[in-house]
Amino acid sequence: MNIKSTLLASVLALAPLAAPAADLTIGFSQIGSESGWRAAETTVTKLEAEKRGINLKFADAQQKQENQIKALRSFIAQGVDAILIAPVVATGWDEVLEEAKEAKIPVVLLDRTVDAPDDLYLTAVTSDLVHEGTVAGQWLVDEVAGADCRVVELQGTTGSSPAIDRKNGFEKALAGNANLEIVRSQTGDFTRSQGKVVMEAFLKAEGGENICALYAHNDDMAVGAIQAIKEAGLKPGVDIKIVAIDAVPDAHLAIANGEMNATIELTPNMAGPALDALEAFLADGTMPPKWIQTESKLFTAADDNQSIYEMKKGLGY
Ligand code: GZL
Repeated sequence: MNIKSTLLASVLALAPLAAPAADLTIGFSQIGSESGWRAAETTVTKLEAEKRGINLKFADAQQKQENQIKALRSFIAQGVDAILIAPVVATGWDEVLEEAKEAKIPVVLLDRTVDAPDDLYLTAVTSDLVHEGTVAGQWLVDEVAGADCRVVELQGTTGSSPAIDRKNGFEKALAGNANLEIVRSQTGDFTRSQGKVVMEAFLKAEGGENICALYAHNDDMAVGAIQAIKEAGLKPGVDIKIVAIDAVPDAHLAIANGEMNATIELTPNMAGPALDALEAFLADGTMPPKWIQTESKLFTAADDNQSIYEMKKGLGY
């Protein structure tokens, strides 16, 4: 064998064995199915993996962190090529992420972040959650145009990065506008049922006539609250202005019907960018940025919400 082919053979021997996507096995620890958006994210993730010929091992945690930690340990024991996780809360992940790192299994965060050193995960694919809250708050500031407005807030899951960041973002927008006051703020855990129950409590405590607006950290809680507002004999979207986040089909339908006023879109396709980054990393060690940001778009009554509802309702929500 001549020197050139010997050199080539030795270089090729060093190159990481690029596992084509079709041979990849990836574990996905999903929070649960607490909202229409979450269900859509699950549908889209499975489609994105199928498109790439990836063997996806799916684990539904029923919104419990201990089930996610168990799922990650199972994926590690199975020796998967990579892990996707939507972390239900921001804290308590260091130990199991260390175990994944020890096992040389890259982890990608989807739609939520964790309070852990960023060398414990390859990248996070999320929207700018603070910005979403700020867009919602600024919409309300503009909508009330200086008039006094007593606001109630339905927070997402306690301790989750969207609940923390969307609250902070909203408060940033309201700062300096003394005419707007958040008079009640409580978690509805991102679900319709809890959104309705907590809104009923707000209405009872404050009196519906004393509530000017609702800010919900996701559309599902807003849709639950709309039911409570109607049952209290009030007009949602008119007597009580409603702004939320996700832009699920039912939010567009509520806006089209005048029962809600604004929503901020969150793409359910976090897996596409995540799997692209993982494939590149596994193929040749390409390092993605630590944060892959997805777009946020405000929708109001000015948009053709009926058409958007028709288009989105078949997308797995
Ligand atoms: C936000 C995501 C949130 C959605 C909710 O990135 O984690 O979780 O806004 C879902 O619908 O429950």
